[in-house]
Amino acid sequence: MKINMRPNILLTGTPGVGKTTLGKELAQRTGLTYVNIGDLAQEGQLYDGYDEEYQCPILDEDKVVDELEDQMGEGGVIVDYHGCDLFPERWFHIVFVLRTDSSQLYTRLEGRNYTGKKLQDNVQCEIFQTIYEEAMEAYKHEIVHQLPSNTPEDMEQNLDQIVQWTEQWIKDNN
Ligand code: DAT
Repeated sequence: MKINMRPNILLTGTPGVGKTTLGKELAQRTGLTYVNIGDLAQEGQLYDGYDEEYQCPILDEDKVVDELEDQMGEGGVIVDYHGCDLFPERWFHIVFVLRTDSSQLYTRLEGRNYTGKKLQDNVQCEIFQTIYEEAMEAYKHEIVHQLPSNTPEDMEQNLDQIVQWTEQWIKDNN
């Protein structure tokens, strides 16, 4: 039996923009596998030291890439991470950068108990479109797409668009 080729999708953007919510729902609708890099690193202890300023472990990027290499080669993976230049460019068929208005993001991150410098730095990261620029440097421009993620309606529209894109990709590549 021949198994259909399926695309790998990167969901990226500042913490709080909605990657996890979108990614899990997308996995349900498409049958693709959702992978949260933060969770993967925690489960496998894929760390290299501790960041005292942000009070969090530092990701061991090489270990993360090694851990995922085989699965990415098979295809059909949705990757969720607030960074994008640590992954090999060849992994992804499309990259979505979720974007949220700063006031909205501030409220969401406060709700997640972010305070002080961590809260400010993350909101600034969104204002300066840091992750979008990182994505534009790391991937071909034509596969990088920004998606507004302010309201539940945005979320629905994004889901519909990505589901459609995925179905079309599978048709075109099999
Ligand atoms: P991320 O994985 O990017 O850190 P999340 O999926 O955990 O973000 O979402 C953070 C919070 O924002 C969560 O309470 C759900 C909410 N949220 C996400 N996307 C949204 C949207 N488009 N409209 C309204 N709320 C949203």
